[in-house]
Amino acid sequence: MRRAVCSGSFDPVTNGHLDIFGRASRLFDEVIIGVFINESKRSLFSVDERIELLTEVTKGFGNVHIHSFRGLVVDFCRAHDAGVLVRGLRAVSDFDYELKMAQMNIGLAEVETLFMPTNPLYSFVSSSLVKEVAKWGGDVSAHVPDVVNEALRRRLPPPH
Ligand code: COD
Repeated sequence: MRRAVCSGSFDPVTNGHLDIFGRASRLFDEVIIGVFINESKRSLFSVDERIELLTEVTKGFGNVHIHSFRGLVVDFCRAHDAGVLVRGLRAVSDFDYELKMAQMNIGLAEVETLFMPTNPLYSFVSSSLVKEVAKWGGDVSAHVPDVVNEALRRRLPPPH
């Protein structure tokens, strides 16, 4: 079985992430989404909330499963018997860091990294930008699934 991992913070999941999941789910028999638990970083949504949103937006794919993880992403890949890590690339600035991570990961555990270029529609979309815009009452409905837009509105009511 060809199994791949898509790892990230997904705080929250955006249409850019979703596009990568959909494309990966057509290339692999099974895709495991790994939600990284980073205790040193304050997140807007808890890990459970992020998993709930991810579950809702990926339910149509059929071969996508979601788990959280601590520690190294290569250990998460090994634990799920996945030899490929899929990473989305938005710009050259992403590539700089991603290349180093991919080279480290192949040395650590022979996990291959597959870089997937972003759909140009989403090349400027990131979870942090979406949160920043939503915090000030801006409309992010074109950049996130509806269920995420609603969750953002509840968590970040528009400023008065
Ligand atoms: N279009 C396409 N792809 C996108 C878009 C978009 N608009 N936005 C994000 N992506 C891609 C990212 O490039 C990434 O591939 C993935 O979606 C997840 O993105 P984020 O922003 O949610 O998460 P990241 O990239 O901040 O998460 C990084 C991890 C925490 C997963 C990473 O640091 C990790 O795996 N850490 C575990 C510890 C570890 O193993 N460290 C050593 C690595 S050598």
